[in-house]
Amino acid sequence: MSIALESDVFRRWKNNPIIEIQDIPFHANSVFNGTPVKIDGEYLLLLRVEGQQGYSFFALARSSDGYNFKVEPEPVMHPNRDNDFAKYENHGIEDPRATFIDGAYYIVYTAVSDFGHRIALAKTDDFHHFERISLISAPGNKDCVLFPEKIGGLYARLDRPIGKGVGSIWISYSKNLKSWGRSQVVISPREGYWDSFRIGASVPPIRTEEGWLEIYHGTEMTPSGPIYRTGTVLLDLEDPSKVIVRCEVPTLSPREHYERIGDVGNVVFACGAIVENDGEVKLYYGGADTCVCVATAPLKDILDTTLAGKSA
Ligand code: BMA
Repeated sequence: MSIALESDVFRRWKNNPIIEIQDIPFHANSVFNGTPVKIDGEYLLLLRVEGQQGYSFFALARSSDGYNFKVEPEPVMHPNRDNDFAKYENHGIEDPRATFIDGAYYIVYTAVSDFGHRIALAKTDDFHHFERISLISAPGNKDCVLFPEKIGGLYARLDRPIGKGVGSIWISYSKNLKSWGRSQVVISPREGYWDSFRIGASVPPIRTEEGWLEIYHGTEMTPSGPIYRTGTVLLDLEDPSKVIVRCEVPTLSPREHYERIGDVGNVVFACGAIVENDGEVKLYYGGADTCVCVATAPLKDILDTTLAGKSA
């Protein structure tokens, strides 16, 4: 039975989930949190797969329509075991986010180790060979997204370092994608709201006429644990440390059983979106850390919902 879904701007695809554990052609515990790209009309989804050992790695799924995906027979990226990255990935690699910059795809992901979470950067042309470029944060930081173009001559990123127990979204800049600085806080959790407990960047920023659209995730803590939803914020095109307006209400909330029940219940968690030529946004997200889903919304509706929020 379907429940009332009209409260969210994003509409789920009728055949969600699009990828589940039985679609993975090798042994695994779960699949979730994929990042999409569209190359020559073909959709690729770089997926987080959690192995039965308990750590995560990446697999690739392909589709001609953005809805019906087939997962390739072998994983495409494993935690590093033999160079400088190895000791920072010994508990896995998680939550990839792809951005096309200057003719190549850059993947930022979470490197998990005995020391905690760090952000790592890799580059790929074909989503089969990944050149690790650098670890780009100290521990205690994740949820990184790269802007798709330089701003004021510098690469830019959003991320989520934890300070004083609070995770805010920050912006930093770089000349070479390896060394980052000029860090400033952009938005923080909001007391009394659906994003009062924790927030983090989710989708690489999308350039719109209204500003940079960031689709982020926010959580509210409840007696039975956090609820993960997605929301939006518009940032100034020339100076994205400046917030133009932040949504009042989430754009997608867990409602369906595949978002409510799973390894971690009450989670919708996006790692990327495709903006089609007609303005439709396809948001790819993990449901309950147990499956991969897609939901769509016209970009205009997402912007209208965001602009109805409070201006900074
Ligand atoms: C976040 C990340 C995501 C995960 C989410 C819900 O902190 O670890 O990979 O989907 O929690 O468990």
